[in-house]
Amino acid sequence: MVRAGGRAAPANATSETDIADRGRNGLWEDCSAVGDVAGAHHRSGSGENVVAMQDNGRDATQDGGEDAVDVVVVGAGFAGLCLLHRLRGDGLSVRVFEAGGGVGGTWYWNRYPGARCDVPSLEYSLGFSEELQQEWEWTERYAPQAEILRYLEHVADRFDLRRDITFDSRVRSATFDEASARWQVVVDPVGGGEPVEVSARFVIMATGCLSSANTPDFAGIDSFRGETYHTGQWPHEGVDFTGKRVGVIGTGSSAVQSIPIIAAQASELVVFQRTATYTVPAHNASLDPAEVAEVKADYAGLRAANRQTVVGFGSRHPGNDISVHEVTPEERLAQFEARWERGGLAFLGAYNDLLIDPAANELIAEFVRDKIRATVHDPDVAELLCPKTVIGCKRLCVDTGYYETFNRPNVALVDVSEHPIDEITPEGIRVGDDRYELDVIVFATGFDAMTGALSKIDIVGRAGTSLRDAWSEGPRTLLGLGVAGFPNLFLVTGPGSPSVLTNMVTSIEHHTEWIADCIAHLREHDVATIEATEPAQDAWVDYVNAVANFTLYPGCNSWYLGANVPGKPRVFMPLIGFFPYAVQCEEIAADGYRGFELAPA
Ligand code: N01
Repeated sequence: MVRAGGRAAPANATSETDIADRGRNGLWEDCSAVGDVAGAHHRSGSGENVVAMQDNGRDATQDGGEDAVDVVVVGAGFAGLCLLHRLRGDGLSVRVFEAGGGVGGTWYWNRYPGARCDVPSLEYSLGFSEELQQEWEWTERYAPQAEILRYLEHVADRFDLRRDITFDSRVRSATFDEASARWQVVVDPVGGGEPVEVSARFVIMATGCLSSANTPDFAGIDSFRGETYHTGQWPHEGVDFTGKRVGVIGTGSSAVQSIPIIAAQASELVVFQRTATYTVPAHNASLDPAEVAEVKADYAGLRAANRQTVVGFGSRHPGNDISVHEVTPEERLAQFEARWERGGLAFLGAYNDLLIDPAANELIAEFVRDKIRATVHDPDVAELLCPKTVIGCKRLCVDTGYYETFNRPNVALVDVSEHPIDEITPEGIRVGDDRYELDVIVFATGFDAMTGALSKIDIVGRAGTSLRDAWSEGPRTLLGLGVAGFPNLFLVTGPGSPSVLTNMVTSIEHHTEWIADCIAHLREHDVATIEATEPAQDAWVDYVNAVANFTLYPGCNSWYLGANVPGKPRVFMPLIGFFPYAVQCEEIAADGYRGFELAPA
């Protein structure tokens, strides 16, 4: 058993970041030295209660005027709901602003056909309430979008959260006023109307990592006479593709889920592929009541065990903590086959060096290519579908019948890797001399990930510095939670935290607890502002990069690096490894928020 941060580290990681199990052997020790550079930065306090938070949780106007609250939360997805419940319970006045017309975040917007989570539903759910986790019944191994949305609506109703959420409201700006040490937040009603201004002691960005849809700037995009949709902004009423000629641009997770369903409806489907994708079968099924009963008998135990993994889920099916080079070819094949048969992201937990060692990675990559060749009848199409990149370096996909779809007579695959899409015309899409006439174009082109939603808001910190400028060469945070120069601003699952490399719900609950505990600490100690220091932030960024560079992740053009958005700085944004991260968060808090400056008024 290896150790991290002085604690026993389990060998129970399950998926693409299984790297961290190995990393704990030496990497975390090496890199945590970098993270430890930060010293404690406390200014001595006067002892007066300058934070002026009100115990009744509703009257925070004392130093902020009439339209004042203790906390503004931006976003009402998993993170916003969790924060609202916890902070309100702590006696704070909270106002949540949400651009959508309802709760749900990701699961409100991403209603494309086939949308479902690829983390098991029993684990992709909230653990803060024993009653909630006992009473809610998931129906499938992987929950479909509509069920997750119903769940979040239930959470909002069950905990009476809606009364503190303003829907259809997009936060335009948040500006820190140094004199009052308060944030001034300006919110625009979606669809027009007078902006609303609110003053808050704290602002928490619960804006999601994959919430800013990215539609490439194709020439002629506005000339198309048919219908266009983005998977991340799908119409609530759904889309009927029956009898239509449909083009899908992109082959990431959203495309992989939607393509088989669109193909079954459309008269013709043309898939425009720039990079072939690795996808593993989901083997989705109804949940077995015996499995549900077993989990519910000790749900708290499962949540706790998941927090000890590197990906925040999967503790029931631990990764295989040996090198692929330690086994015979027969054993290796049997292990790959068993994981392929079980399905899901745990496939990459087959061995502990698959995301560290290129030779190890190539073995499992070739296994998947063989599966593609065995599935797809036309050898040319099969070869085009075979990815050449490192497996897992872009987000692994999980599918139901993706490769099989390319055996359908109404489906065509167009390679745009060498020759990109030239233009969108009134009739369809042109690639070189080939013109594809279409009735519908689906942009499954992903997101301006991790920073996109934040950069759409004018966030202005000390000395008039905007977050966009502070991050012009890539995002810089301490723990993915705080940013130097932006006091009392918290990010949930921000860049520099494990976020998208984990079960997002585990990470969101962890951040909610950390932030709420931090605010409670500030109240208790009469602290007006908390702010990451530059040296601690620099050290943290170095640490995040050092961990990434130990792996194969930085080697391909993924959205983890911002490589999918032209002009975005190429920086590996998430931190690999939930468990060692959580240990550091705990230690930093226990050490009086080491690396943050805490200041009285
Ligand atoms: O987006 P993506 P997504 N011309 O960025 C292509 C999560 N998620 O919405 O790879 C042609 O992965 C682009 O090509 P390339 C999950 O974390 C989870 O599918 O850049 N093509 C790529 O193929 C996931 O990773 C779930 O060469 C262009 C595609 O568009 C993340 O969300 C379900 C192009 C974009 O793929 C994002 O997934 C869905 C261009 N100009 C999503 N520009 C589950 O839980 C882009 N592309 C199951």
